[in-house]
Amino acid sequence: MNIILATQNRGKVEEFNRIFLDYPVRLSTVFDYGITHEPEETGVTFSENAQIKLEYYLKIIQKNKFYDSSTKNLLLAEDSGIEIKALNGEPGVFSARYGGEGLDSTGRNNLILKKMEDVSSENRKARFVCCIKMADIEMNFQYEFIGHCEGLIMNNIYGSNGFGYDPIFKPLGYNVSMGSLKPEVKDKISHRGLASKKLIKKILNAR
Ligand code: ITT
Repeated sequence: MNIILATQNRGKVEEFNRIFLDYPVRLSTVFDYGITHEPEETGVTFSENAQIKLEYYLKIIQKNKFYDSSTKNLLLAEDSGIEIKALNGEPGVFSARYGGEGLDSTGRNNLILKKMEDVSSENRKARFVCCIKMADIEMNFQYEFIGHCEGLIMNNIYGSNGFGYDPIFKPLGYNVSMGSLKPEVKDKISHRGLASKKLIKKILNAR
C-alpha cells in the first residue's frame, strides 16, 4: 500500500515518516512528483482546509496518473495549527500565515510571546489541532481523523526539535517545550500522532 502525503510542509513529512515506520506502507510525497504548488486555504475550519487540499492534490494526481497502479494508493492531506485561548483561538487556521507572509517560524513565535507578555500563567492555555483527510485515489471512500494536544504557551523559546510553534508550547504533563522533546515522545502525544493513531487503526487494522 502506498500513501501519498499531500503536503508542502517538510516538518509534517518527517513526522509521518516516523509515525508509519513500523507499518507495512510505502510513503511518497507530492514532491516526488514535482508538485510544488498548493491550493489557497480558504476554509474557516481545519476540516474545510484539509478537504480543499485533499481535492486539489487528488485532481492533479488522478489527471497525471502520479501513482503506482500495481498497488493500492491512498492520499493523505492534513490541516493543523495552534489555538490559543487568550488570543480568542488565534492563530487557528491561520497558523502557517500568522503575522503575514514576511514572518518565519521564529518571527511568529516571537509575535505570540509579545502579544502574551502580560498574560498570567493560569491564562496561557493552548492546543494543537490536526485534521487528517484520507481518500483512495479513485475516491471510493474518504475518512477524517482528528487529534488534539493540550498545553500552555511558555514565556520564551525553548528547544530546536520539531517545527513551527513547538518551541513555545508546553504539552500538558510535561515540564519542557514540545521543541525540547525527543521526536518519538512528540509523536506519542502530539495532535498529529493521535490523529494518525486513529487512521492506523482504521486503515491498517493495527494499534
Ligand atoms: P500544507 O498546507 O502544505 O500541509 P502548511 O505548513 O501550510 O503545509 P497548515 O496550513 O496545516 O500547513 O499549517 C500548519 C501550521 O501550524 C504549520 O505551518 C505550523 O506553523 C503549525 N503547526 C502544525 N502542526 C505543528 C506541530 O506539530 N508543531 C508545531 N507547529 C505546528
